[in-house]
Amino acid sequence: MSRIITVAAAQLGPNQKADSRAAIVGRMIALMEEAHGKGATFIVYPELALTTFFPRWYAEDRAEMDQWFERAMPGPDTQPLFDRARTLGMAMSFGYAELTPEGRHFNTSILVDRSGRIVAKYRKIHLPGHVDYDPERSHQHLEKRYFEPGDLGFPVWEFEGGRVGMAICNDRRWPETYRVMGLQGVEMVVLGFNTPSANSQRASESMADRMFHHRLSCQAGAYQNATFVVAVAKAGTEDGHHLTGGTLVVDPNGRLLGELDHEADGVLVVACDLDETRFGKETIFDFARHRRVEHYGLILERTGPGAPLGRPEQPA
Ligand code: CDT
Repeated sequence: MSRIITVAAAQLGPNQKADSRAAIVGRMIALMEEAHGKGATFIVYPELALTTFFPRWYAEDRAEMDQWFERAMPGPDTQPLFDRARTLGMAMSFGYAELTPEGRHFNTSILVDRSGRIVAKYRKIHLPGHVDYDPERSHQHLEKRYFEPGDLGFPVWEFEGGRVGMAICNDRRWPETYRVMGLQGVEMVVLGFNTPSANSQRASESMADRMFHHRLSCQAGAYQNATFVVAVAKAGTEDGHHLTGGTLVVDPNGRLLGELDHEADGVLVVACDLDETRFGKETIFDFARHRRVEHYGLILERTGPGAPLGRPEQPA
């Protein structure tokens, strides 16, 4: 028996400020058609797929940034994507900036089933960057200014015959992200990212370093929770700022099943047998047998580090 999800990791090249939503959605539809032609039934697009990565820009009045947010999903510009997905019978996931009717701002991604129905929503929890303009940095990263931290946790859904969860970009660097989903038996984590290739606070950090941390995080999360990880970039030079590529699929052993080697629009299609997650989940990462929660208390008690708990050994 096998349970296959043929997934397409649909990388987007750069979205410039001047690009219309309609033009970007047109590129997403072209990728969907290519993915469908290659046998995919589930397509995953990046974080903030519909716009430029606007948190690199500072606005004194944050309302100026509302132009990058979606008030409805689907809305007039995104309806063609939903329509094409329905006619192709393609499930999908993509990220966008969400402005709720109550005026709240989130960095959001959704799961859409093959009939075009939104069945799941995730709001980014680990928001990187800073709130105020920082002249010390080589570039701004103002996610903490423009978004609230997500309020929906890390749920896992029965989707496409498996257990699927979502994360967004910086979430992939945090073991808690995967473990909370691992405790729900997650079999595939899908995530999009926009990762600047330069560290705004450490000029010596190379793009190779950044790619190493990206792969390390995705591969460790996959292995330690016996899950597939599908990580999808928005890549290339956007508004004069470079974003890394590195769209990839990792298997439950932590091995790379494929990675795109360019920074343009493109799809990486991989048939993932979800039953391959069972071995890890039933052996070395059989959480029910091996986890020792009585020793994990600090994870919930402390946010930042505090005093060491070790005491000098007493002489016998
Ligand atoms: N979009 C996003 O979360 N990017 C971050 C950049 C971190 S540096 C402020 C990332 O983790 O890739």
